[in-house]
Amino acid sequence: MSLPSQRPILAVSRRTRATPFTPRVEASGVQGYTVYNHMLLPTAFRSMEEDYRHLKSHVQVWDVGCERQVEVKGPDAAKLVQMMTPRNLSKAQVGQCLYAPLVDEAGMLINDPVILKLAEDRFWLSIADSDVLLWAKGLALGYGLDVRVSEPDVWPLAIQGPKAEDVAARIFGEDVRSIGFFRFRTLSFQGHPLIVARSGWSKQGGFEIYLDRAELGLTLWDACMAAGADLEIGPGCPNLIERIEGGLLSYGNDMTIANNPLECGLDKYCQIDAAPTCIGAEALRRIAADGVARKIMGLRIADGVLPSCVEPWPVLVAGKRVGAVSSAVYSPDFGANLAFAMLDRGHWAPGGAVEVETPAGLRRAVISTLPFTK
Ligand code: THG
Repeated sequence: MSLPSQRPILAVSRRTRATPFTPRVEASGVQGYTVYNHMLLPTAFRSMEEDYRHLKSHVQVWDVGCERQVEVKGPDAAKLVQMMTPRNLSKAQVGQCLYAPLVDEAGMLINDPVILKLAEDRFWLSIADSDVLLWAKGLALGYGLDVRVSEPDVWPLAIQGPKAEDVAARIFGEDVRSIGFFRFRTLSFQGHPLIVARSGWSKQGGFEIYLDRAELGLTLWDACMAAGADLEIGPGCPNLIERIEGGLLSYGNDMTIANNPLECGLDKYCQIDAAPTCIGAEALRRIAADGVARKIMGLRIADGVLPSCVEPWPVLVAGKRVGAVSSAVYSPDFGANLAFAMLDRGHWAPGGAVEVETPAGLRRAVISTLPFTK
């Protein structure tokens, strides 16, 4: 009999839904999972540092089947989606992906999906980790909208890294090279049409393939691995170091329903005046007029290795709490501990000195803009 593991174990069941790629993820030696949209999301394959180095040098295949699609379809589809986001969708084109905050009536963040405009009357909200399906169904019902809201069987598979375009071109043909950033096209894979977008949760470039046929999952995974065999392709997943370096915020970690998009640096995705039908437009207009009370900034934290940030770490100035760290990690390429912190008004100026109460002790830190620059 083996000894019980020293670390907590995630019990996998039907509720922690697997994906069509899970058998390959497991055969590739996945080290751990988190749960995202009630689904399994791998967290590491070799180690976070090795995965990071590999992602920035080569190309990886990511099972991001947990990025669920909330489909909004019907005559009132565009109306409902615009009610949910302060991003102006009036000029959005079919074939476009749009990163967009979703807010409630108080302007608070419900989610931050990538919206795919599939047709004038059909959208996918490719969601982060919260139950957008229920919110959208409730709004549709309550407002008597002529739409169908569903969660289709679609599982994105991402190809990320500097060699991603070569891998995608070998699978889908040279056509993929002309897909613009945050654009998608329907391309054939073994005679089956699949949506392929130039997007993904890394700054290394790449594609996301929206698989809508579970039976093709293992074939698609294997085709990616075969196409990249001479390019050092390997399994991967969203990487904490790379995403903090790149300033990619994680819903549920760096921002929640207790935050508004303006304080999360998502103001460039809020066109409140051009999106007056957004349910949160009035509230956001008030918040913008008053000025936000706090803001997400970067921090460089001094001295040595840090544990991972699970509970927020207090940020102090002269012993007084002025904010909290939500994510932190040591970046080998920056040679520094990088973190995201929500800082109170009056205390967010870049270059400012603060202290952070980490589980490893009090550390000095300096405020920086996001994304981090070397
Ligand atoms: N891909 C898909 N769905 C997703 C994610 C994804 N759903 C959940 C989560 N990730 C949503 N969050 C983000 C955050 C940032 C970006 C994508 C998804 C992103 N931003 C670009 C950047 O920062 O460079 C800018 C995008 C823009 O300007 O419109 O890529 O990864 N399918």
